[in-house]
Amino acid sequence: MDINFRKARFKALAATIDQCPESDLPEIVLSGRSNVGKSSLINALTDNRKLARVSQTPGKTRAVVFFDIDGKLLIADLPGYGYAKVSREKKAEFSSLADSYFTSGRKISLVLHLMDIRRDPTEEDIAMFEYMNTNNVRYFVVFTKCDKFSAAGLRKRLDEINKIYDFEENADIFAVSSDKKLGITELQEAIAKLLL
Ligand SMILES: Nc1nc2c(ncn2[C@@H]2O[C@H](COP(=O)(O)OP(=O)(O)O)[C@@H](O)[C@H]2O)c(=O)[nH]1
Ligand SMILES: [Mg+2]
Repeated sequence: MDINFRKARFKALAATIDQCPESDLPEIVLSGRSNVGKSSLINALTDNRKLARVSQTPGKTRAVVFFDIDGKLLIADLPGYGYAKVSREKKAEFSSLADSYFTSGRKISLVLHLMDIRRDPTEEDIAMFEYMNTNNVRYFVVFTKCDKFSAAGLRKRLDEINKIYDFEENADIFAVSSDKKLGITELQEAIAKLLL
């Protein structure tokens, strides 16, 4: 499918599952801890610095935010998890929204699960992989903030990651930098190919 990622617009903000827009379009979901770079990735994919709000304060997003891409797909930006600075109650509220999103019966074409390339996986990351593997959810693993490494450092870290995660041989793994626009075209192409 030819997708013009630049033709992107804000579609809806849903604080509860009932507020999520009805749509027949394929839906791509961004998941990952707060501050991992979800909003920045949306901006990089759409080449629009202002589309998704980039936050310096983890845990601020309390809603699922939907973007329409070229009238051909929806991107859902889930509330992240792992917020150091919010209350236990807020944490529960955010994660139950994310949970109910996955169990609501929405047709999810693809999850982009983001992890900071410098960090090791959290319990939530592992739980998310288990969930997706068990429920046959199609996902791409996206390592963010790759600009934090030199080219040699990045290769070394990717080798380490292969040992830590024990990914399937055919796993879809991407290393990106939204800041430096590294790996973004590859990710766009893989998304378009999947939705063909
Ligand atoms: N160096 C670097 N910083 C990034 C990158 N992507 C996001 N960030 C920074 O990480 C922080 C969190 O980004 P944001 O997109 O708001 O994360 P979100 O909470 O997952 O939506 C911000 O300070 C961003 O500027 C990247 O590719 N490289
Ligand atoms: Mg965000």
